[in-house]
Amino acid sequence: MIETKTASTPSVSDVRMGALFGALFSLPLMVLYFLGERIAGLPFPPFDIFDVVTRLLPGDVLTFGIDAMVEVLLALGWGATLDTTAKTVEQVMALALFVLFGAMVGWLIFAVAGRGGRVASLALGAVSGLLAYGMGQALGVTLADFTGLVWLVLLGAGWAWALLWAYDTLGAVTSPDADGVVLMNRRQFLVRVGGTTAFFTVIGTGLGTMLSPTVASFRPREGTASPSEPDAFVDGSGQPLPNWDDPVLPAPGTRAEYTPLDEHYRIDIVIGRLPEIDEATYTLPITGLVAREVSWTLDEIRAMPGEDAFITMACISNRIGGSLIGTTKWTGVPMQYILQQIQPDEDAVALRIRGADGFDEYLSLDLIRQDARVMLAYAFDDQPLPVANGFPLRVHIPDRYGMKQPKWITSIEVVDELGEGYWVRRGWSREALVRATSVIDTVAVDDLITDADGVLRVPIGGIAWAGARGISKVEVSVDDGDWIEAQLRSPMSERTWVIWRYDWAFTEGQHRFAVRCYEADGTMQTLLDAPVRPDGATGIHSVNATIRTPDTDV
Ligand SMILES: Nc1nc2c(c(=O)[nH]1)N[C@H]1C(S)=C(S)[C@@H](COP(=O)(O)O)O[C@H]1N2
Ligand SMILES: [Mo]
Repeated sequence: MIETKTASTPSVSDVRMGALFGALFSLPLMVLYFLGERIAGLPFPPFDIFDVVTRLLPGDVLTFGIDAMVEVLLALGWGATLDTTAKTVEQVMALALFVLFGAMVGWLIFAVAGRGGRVASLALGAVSGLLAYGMGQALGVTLADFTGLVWLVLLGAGWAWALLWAYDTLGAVTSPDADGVVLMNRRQFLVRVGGTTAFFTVIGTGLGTMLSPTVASFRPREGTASPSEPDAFVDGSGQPLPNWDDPVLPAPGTRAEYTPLDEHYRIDIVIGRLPEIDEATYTLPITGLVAREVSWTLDEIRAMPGEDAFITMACISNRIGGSLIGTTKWTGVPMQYILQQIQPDEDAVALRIRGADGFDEYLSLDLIRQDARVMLAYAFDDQPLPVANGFPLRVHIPDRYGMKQPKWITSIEVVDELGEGYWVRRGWSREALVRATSVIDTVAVDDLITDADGVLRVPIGGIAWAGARGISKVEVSVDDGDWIEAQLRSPMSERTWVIWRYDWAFTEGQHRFAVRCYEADGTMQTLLDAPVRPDGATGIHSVNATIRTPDTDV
């Protein structure tokens, strides 16, 4: 007997197939998005959707997830490139979430198709595209235009069409024909379609990757800043650093004292494309409780009295000894000057600063009035801010972690309360004051030196930093022995890290080296271990090193 499928009763397993095909077909869909992004700068919804979902979640869920992820990465030994690796994992999570949504919509489409709703199915696909567009738009992260909208809606409808095809074909091939022959079972069909889909996904991804611009790497340079290197004590344009003639030289293997611009760490909530702001049309509106609202162009801001400062900045989620810290020369306009121009009202309390990626933070007017160094910055290393680091404008506040200092500033509003910014709302520190920290970068076991008395020594070195509070002393302890004072290089400014060095009298074997520092006022760094969340990590950095007698005379 020949059974004909009735259009009105989709079985549970049909609908389940819808979820499978929905997930499967979301892969080539993402590839098409990807190609569109690469070729024509069209939106890439998976990252936007992930953005929206994580923002809708209570803050703790997000930070908990990120914390957990970072733990896993550290356990896997990816600590050195934590910022880039964390971003990659976030991206993978975003793609996985998109596949999950694909499964959900696929499930719906099969259910609707089973009830004969062919047009409704196509409409579902189109509406999904519209939603994806809307999410990006709502965040202001996807700066998509009408073309972007059409692209997403068309792809959504096309995707639904492919699902309808799968639904029909599945019905046809798995039902016996007039001679009672069944072409394939569901699994065979799924495997065949899956194979084809995988093939195109791989080819498309390869193509898209070939079209990708080379991604800058933020890997810290290893073993640089050795004093023998000609570029050891200059900035990016070859100008000598303020402390170039300091006689205390970094131990070989110490990180570069001045972070090369392309190696400055990067941390932000952007998952996909960076906000690209067009200088030609950009203006900075400052509105709200002011006598004079303004909307300055970048050229107008650059023409204001500016200042340079060598600045170390770190992320509050930098672990002890982590790589989310960097030093460069910042240029900008003192915020005090900006206040003079706009003249805040009596009841004005804070600036609410917004970034193009949806990030926001508050900056108290009192803080600006107390500290002339608070800066609206437009340059790093004598060049316009790199896109990754906040072009065209960002804020610097001495002594605070990066989370208080927005990049890609699109607007400033003068308001009557000091509200909570993006990360504060998610449970991180309100003040985000930098905690004093010291790090061992190198135990230069291959660069032993002989001192004036003929004693063989191992150069040990690294950095110490306490925001803008200065470092007065660094001490090293070997194998839990006494704390011995290290030599300090003068810092580039009171806001940068200090390079320290200690030449330890050589003894063979495995040793443990630990470091601690004191702030300028004599306060010792916190020795107790604290995690990065919520106030920034504290604790002692230590490393183990095995030291052998060199083969040849040193
Ligand atoms: N617009 C915007 N600004 C931002 C962020 C962000 O996500 N968006 N992240 C902040 C954080 S947490 C840090 S640590 C610094 C990092 O600056 P960098 O990427 O230039 O190193 O930017 C801050 N400013
Ligand atoms: Mo950060």
